[in-house]
Amino acid sequence: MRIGITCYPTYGGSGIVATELGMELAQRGHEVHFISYANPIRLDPGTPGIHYHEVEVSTYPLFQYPPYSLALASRMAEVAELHALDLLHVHYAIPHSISALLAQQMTTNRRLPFITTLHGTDITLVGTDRSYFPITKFSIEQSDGVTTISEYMRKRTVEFFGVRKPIEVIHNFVNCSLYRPDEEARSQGRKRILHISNFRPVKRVLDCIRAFAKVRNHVDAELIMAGDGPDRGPAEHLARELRVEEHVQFLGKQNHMERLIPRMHALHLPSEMEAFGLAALEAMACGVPPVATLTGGVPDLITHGVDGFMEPVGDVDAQAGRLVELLTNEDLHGQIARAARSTAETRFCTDLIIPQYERYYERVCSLEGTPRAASVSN
Ligand code: GMT
Repeated sequence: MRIGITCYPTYGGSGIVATELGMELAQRGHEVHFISYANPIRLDPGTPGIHYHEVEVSTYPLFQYPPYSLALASRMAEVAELHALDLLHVHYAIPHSISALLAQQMTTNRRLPFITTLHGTDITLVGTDRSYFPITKFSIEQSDGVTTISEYMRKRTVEFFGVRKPIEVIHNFVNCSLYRPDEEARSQGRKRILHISNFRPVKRVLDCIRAFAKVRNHVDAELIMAGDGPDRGPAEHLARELRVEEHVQFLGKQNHMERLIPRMHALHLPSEMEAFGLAALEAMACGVPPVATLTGGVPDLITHGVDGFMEPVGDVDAQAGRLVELLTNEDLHGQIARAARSTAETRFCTDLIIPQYERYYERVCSLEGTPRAASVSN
C-alpha cells in the first residue's frame, strides 16, 4: 500500500510509535510517506521505501499564529495526489486529523480515507481543554478509522466524548531484535535506575529524585535521567537539595535508547498518567524491570509482581521500596527481568502488532461508500 503518515516529529511517544510503524511497514514492502514540519527524530530518510515531505509554514504580517494545520492539509493533499496514496494515518488527534479531513475534502477525484491513532494526552489533556473538546470529538467522528493504544484509552475516549464509533485497540509495540538484554553491559559498575520521558509535569520527574534519595539510604545506586523538558531544571534543583546530585546524571535527549536501556537495572516511571507507557515496554524488552504507577493503560502492559511493579501515583515510599527490592535481590530481579522480556516477545513485538495495522488499513480501505459515522466495525 501507499501510506501517508503524520506525527509530531519531536521527542514524544506518539512520534516514536508513528516513526517505528512507518519503518516497519516499509520493511514489509509498503511505500511510506512521512508528512510533517521536521524529519521525525528516529526516522532515517535514507531507508528504502521511506519518503519524507516537509511542511513549510509561511509567515505573513497578518498571521499572529501561522496556520500550520492548513499548510499541513495542503501538503497532505499534494502528496496524496502526486504519490497516489491509499490512505493517510495520523498520530495524535489535534491538529493532524483535522488537516487530514481537509486533505480528504480537497481530493475530489477519488476516496482518500484517513485513520487517527489516539495516543494519550491528545485525549486526556488537549481533548479535555474546553477550547479543543468540540474539535477533538469532531475529528474522531469524521475519521474513517480510529485506533488507540490501550483498552483504557478506548474506554476513556468513548465515555468522555460520547462517540459511538468503534475504536480499535492496537497496542504499542517494540522491536525485540533491537531492544534486547545485554547481561555483560549490566554486570559492570554500580546499580543503575533509569528514567525516560519528556519531563512534562504529567511524568512527575520530581518523584524520581525523591524516590532515588530514599533508595540511596539502602543501595549505592546511580540515577540516569534521559530526555528533556520543562521539569528538568526543577529536578536538577531537587537533586541538589536532597544532596544526591553527584549520583544523578541528566543525559538530555537521546537517540539510541536501545543502547542505553540494556545497561540499566530498573526503570522508574512515576507518571500521573500514561495511556500505555512505551518507555516501560522498551525496558521490558531489554529485561529491565519497570517500577511504574498504577494509572491509565499501564495495566495493559505490566502484570504487577510478575513482569514489573505498579504502585500508586505519588507514593514515593512504595516506589522506592520496589526499586530497592529489585536492586538488592538478585533472584527477584532475574525472575522479573525474564518475565518482562517474555511479555514483550509474546504480546508486543513488532511481528505481532504490525500485521494488526495492516489488516486494519485493508478494512478501512475496503469500506468505500460506507457512511463515515459507522465506517468500521470491530
Ligand atoms: O507523554 C509522552 O511521552 C508523549 C505522549 C505523546 O502523545 O506523544 O505519549 C503518549 O503516547 C505514547 C505512545 O503511544 C504512550 O506510550 C504514552 O503513554 C502517552 N503518554 C501519556 O499518556 C502521558
